[in-house]
Amino acid sequence: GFMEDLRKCKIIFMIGGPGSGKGTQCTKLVEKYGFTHLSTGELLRNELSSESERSKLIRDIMERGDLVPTGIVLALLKEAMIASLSDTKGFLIDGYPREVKQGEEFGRKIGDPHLVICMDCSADTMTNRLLQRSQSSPRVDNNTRTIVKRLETYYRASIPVVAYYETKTQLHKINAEGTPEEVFLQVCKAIDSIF
Ligand code: B4P
Repeated sequence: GFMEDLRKCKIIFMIGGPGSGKGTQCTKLVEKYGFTHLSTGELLRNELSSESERSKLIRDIMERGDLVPTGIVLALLKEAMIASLSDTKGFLIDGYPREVKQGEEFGRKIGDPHLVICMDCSADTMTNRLLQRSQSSPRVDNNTRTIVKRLETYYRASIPVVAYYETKTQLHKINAEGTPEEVFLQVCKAIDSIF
């Protein structure tokens, strides 16, 4: 069953503020280690293509820079994990948990992660990166107002997640200010320490 197969898999959480480079690092990690990369932001953006009421709800929340309800996010995540469980080297979960409640739910329904990587980045750097991205990518949350709100949401809801895992599992803080290559070296060190 799901829980039995899952117990054989490593689970890594990649957390950090908006624009801290979670997705960028995960792409590089997939290339090097062959993990299954699941981004909750991406899973949610995929839901936006339908015309359903639920899709409208998700779009409104993302446009406001708020957090989508945990029930919706965790259901999408679990479904995606089940779909690739038979042939994975481990799950790299990007953008989850964004609040302590999400971590607790995941622990109850799936299990605690083996490693949490936390991307540390200043608000200035994150803002600049997101503004730069807004010139090339048409995302619903790529505007100044949403970016300000997303940073607020991060400091209020997601920073406590770091404290939650600090005593529970291995947590590695990464200085995410450097170039993607510089950051990647540190991230690999964290991964290599658990494999
Ligand atoms: P996400 O999709 O997670 O969006 P993100 O924080 O912007 O992405 P990331 O940190 O991966 O930045 P990236 O590498 O792209 O979330 C979007 C929204 O979905 C949330 O606001 C929320 O509403 C919702 N959501 C997601 N997960 C949820 C959950 N668990 N619960 C509830 N709601 C949830 O990098 C950004 C830019 O910087 C890129 O342009 C990149 O090229 C550049 N960059 C990256 N690293 C760099 C570096 N080292 N140097 C220079 N530039 C760099």
